Amino acid sequence: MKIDETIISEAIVKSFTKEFLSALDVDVAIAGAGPSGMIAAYYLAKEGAKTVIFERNLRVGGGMPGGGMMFNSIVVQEEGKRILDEFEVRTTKYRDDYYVADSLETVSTICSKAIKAGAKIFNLISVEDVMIGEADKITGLVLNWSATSLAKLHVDPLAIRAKIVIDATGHDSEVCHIVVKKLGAKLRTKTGGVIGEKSMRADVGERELVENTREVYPGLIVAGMAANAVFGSPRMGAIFGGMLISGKKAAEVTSGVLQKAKVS
Ligand code: 48F
Repeated sequence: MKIDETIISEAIVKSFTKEFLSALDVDVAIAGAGPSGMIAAYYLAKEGAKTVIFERNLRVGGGMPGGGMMFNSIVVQEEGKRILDEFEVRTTKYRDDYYVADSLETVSTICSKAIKAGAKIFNLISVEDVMIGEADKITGLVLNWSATSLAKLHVDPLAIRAKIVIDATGHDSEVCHIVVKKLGAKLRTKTGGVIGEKSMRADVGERELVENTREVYPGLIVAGMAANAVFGSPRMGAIFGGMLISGKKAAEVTSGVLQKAKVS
């Protein structure tokens, strides 16, 4: 068979366009394909929510592939290990309540399972703003190719509609910062704004992360390190159990909000 280069081009452009058109109106739009965003996407897609992630980078995984200071292993505690077991990611017991996993096996497996569950991940696309409706409720995301900001090109964005948005952008909690800057300090935090993460204290950071994973503004849920940054809790370094648990909790909270909206 003679390969026709233009058929390859056509196949790529048509299939991408079909996927992007399908993403114009979703149940859940997630900013960031780090561990918490991809875990949330997996559980949401698994239960039938139309879920899409927009990731700024060429690759997925956020801070996970780099392990701790580029030693590409991660540590999880018992509860996090149970989630990795569910994903069939292999772990080795280091000592009681400390398990080690290969960071690349973890990222690639979570990514693969999220996509196979039905979530769509778009890489190379940045969330640059939110879309709002009545009473400034968040109704979607405003997107642009990451390359446009890198090249400092003045290009107008496109928007997609979503019933719920999850900010899983990590330490920078970018969606929450946008909301505070453009809509006023109305987050459900002590200050109404993004408090900012505290210095490293792993046990407190991991514990508070679960509590911090919640709806922080109508239609906006925070997950992962973004949740600790927004609520002023400590960072925790290369222990990732909390990120996995936070992703799962974000999916549960999101399902609850979606369910409530259906009933009312
Ligand atoms: O930073 P990241 O891995 O967030 P996470 O899921 O996990 C945090 C851990 O990796 C680590 C830690 C563990 O203890 O503290 O830091 O909370 O992934 C965030 C992803 O969001 C992308 C970014 O490229 C990364 O892949 N991202 C950030 N801002 C945007 C974005 C944006 N505006 N639009 C799209 N993607």
